[in-house]
Amino acid sequence: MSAVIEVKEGQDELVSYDPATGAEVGRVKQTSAKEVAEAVARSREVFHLWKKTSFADRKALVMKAREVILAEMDEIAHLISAESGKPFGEAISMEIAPVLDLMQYFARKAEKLLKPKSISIGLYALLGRSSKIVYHPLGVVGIIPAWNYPFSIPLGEAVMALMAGNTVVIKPSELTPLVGLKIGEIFARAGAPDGLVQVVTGDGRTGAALVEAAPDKIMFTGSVATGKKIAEAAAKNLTSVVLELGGKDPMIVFEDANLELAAGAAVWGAFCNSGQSCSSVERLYVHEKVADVLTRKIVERTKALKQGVGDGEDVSIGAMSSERQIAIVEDHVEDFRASGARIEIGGTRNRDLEGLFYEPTVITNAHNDMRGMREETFGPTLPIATFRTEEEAIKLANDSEFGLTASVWTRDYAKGKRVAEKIEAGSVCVNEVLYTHGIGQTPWGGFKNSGRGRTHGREGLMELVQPQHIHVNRVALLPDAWWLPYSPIAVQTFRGFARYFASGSIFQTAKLLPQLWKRIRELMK
Ligand code: TXE
Repeated sequence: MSAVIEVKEGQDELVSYDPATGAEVGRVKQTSAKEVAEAVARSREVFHLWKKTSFADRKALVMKAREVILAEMDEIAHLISAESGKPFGEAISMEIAPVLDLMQYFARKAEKLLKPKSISIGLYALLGRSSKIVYHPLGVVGIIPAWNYPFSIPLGEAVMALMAGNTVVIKPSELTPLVGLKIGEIFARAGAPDGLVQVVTGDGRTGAALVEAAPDKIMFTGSVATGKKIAEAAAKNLTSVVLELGGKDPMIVFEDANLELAAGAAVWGAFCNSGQSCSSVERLYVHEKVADVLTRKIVERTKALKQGVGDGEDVSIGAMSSERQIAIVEDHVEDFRASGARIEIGGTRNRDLEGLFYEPTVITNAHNDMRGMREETFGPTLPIATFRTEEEAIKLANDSEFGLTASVWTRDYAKGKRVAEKIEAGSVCVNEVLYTHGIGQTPWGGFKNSGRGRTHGREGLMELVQPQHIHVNRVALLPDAWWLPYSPIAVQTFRGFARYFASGSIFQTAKLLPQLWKRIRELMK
């Protein structure tokens, strides 16, 4: 029931299936490498026009695209749900609503965020010099997302790229190609120029062709293994890449936490989108004194969750995306069982449902040496381990190759912030879980194997531009002391630069003035 490539009279087709029912959602083209290269070339042509547009024009397009989305919100949410298996409600709350917010934010704020900035250059300013930074677009941005947030991730990145003056080619995941095409359609209906946002459908080969076609930036979301392949292939053309590679995110619950809230957050953080979020709660560390109470509350809440085909508005847990993904979950749960952990609830596929459903699973007695505590599960599992001290909690949380997000639960905010800063992760929440990808104003990205670079926020926007330094000498009347030819007077002046000017002190630099004047007179002879 995963994506299938079917050969059709010389033109391969990619068939997309609903993982909850097995029904075909639609068919798209397996775009060839030649066509991908053509799309990138076309994108580059359009870039030379788009880069000249005003921020007001770019904003008008993005705001119009928002209107298109709002006008068919339910239809889009149903398509997301059908291709990914996630509940219809979640498609709205976790994809459509956050990306609409990101769109209005960057439409309105990109101009201010990319305004030329003057830089303080210390004592050089006394010599009549000034410096400023101007931000130029990069060119063609290639976006290669995964299937877990097939709408919000590529659309959000595309909007940021466009607002910065770039053009975009998106290669959606082979599991969710129709949602990808929908993004292209939204921009077309909003009045985007032809070729501004192109979508090339296909599997990993199409993604590889996009990297090969040498866009000016690659924004990738997916596995560590594919991220490495892309970084390697991109290096051939010196294409820079932003990599978002998932996580093994820890949630630390101290004994003074509001346990009712912590339980609700853990259940949502571990099970929404069937656990297929890069920032899912994948490990819960709770203080041993409150472990039993918290576990009981978590299990009670888990029992009440309805699992089913995502279309139902009362469905909380949908299907998983693919057979391969569900097999990883089964493998990790079996390993937990075999290593002595206890399955409190779940621990199996949902036998009452036909599609790719795995029951939300709570596991206790987990330890960091178990496989499901080390490798990304990306499924509806919540393994719980205990700790005794703050130091131990931090050590357990940091004992991972990943570092995307983390959360700390305590009523003591000073402790919360202190612990947060010691966690090796790109985003750490105190008394919140998972949702900060939805705050487009904030940077998103990981430490360690969770990735390189950032999406979202000012830092994410900076990934999509090239800064240019403009340096001006407003009093260009005299030669610079460091010009050729050199001489004993020159060398003595350079010693003065090292000793006095480089101190950054105006009083020290004053000592250099007679020597400087001597040198300039020498140069002017
Ligand atoms: O990812 P892939 P998959 C993790 C999660 C999951 C695992 C595998 O643990 O089990 O990754 O998921 C395209 N050149 N995450 O198989 O293979 C591919 O077509 C260029 C974490 O979906 O990395 C798709 O569009 N592109 C994650 C995209 O890369 C290539 C979200 C992702 O595919 C390519 C999803 C190539 N050589 C899974 N090969 C997160 N960071 O949140 C494949 N692709």
